[in-house]
Amino acid sequence: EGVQPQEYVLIKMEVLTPFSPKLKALEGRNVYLAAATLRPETMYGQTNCWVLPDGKYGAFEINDTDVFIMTERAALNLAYQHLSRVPEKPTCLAQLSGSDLIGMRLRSPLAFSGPIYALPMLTILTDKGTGIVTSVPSDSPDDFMALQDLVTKPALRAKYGVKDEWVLPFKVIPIINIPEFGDKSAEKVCFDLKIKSQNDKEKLAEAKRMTYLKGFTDGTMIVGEYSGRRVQEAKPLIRKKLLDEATAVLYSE
Ligand code: A2H
Repeated sequence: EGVQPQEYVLIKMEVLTPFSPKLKALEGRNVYLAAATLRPETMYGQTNCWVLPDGKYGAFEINDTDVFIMTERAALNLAYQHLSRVPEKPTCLAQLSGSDLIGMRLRSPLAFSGPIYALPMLTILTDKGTGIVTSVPSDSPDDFMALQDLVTKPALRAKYGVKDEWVLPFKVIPIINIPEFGDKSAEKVCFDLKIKSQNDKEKLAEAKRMTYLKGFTDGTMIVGEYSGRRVQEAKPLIRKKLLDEATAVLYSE
């Protein structure tokens, strides 16, 4: 945990009906996987959502209509940020494990392809954000490698009950150009550094260092409403658009 509070944008990834048996009681409500991101401008490139298979999650009442699926820790923080039906007290409507979430069909704001699926990522931390991560393999080395692992390892798919059609064909959606790295910076850097899997922590840290700052300082949007604009300019505009449309909320920890 840093000393500075971190402000995330929580992307409301809508769970599409019909709901799975564990969520049946929630039919009639708007249920979302709440994914924490620092890069709202990348939401055009979402291809799927990530959950930790062994992670503990809950479905928490945000208001009379909306329910967010996330960790209890995040629900408690949100309750203190006025996002809970009962002020300062999270109300859990269903306890869920990450495995219960795998295969959920989702509709996510700004995503071109849809529906997208919740898939397993083994490196998710449960003490950061909401424990739910939206996947942008074009610009996030972690996302690219986790998806690459599922695509190239049928045994991994089998282990977590991931159907072939949820990950194949593997298509990275170009959304940002970085002069040094091209239109799929994460893919390029993962190949250049010869990263083997999502567990290759040191190399992934290096890949993130290489792409993260450059995306912000040198990146240009090549899709969406702000196509042609610098990432630096587009980021606050896209963030505001998501918040105004109420397809996202702010969350600090
Ligand atoms: B980012 P920081 Cl395109 N466990 O969103 C692991 N990773 C998590 C997480 C958790 N519990 N919660 C959030 N994250 C990810 C987009 C993105 C992100 C791109 C490029 C880089 C990037 C799409 N995934 O992050 O430790 C989320 O992924 C690189 C740092 O708080 C979130 O933003 O700095 C980021 O890590 C937050 O990481």
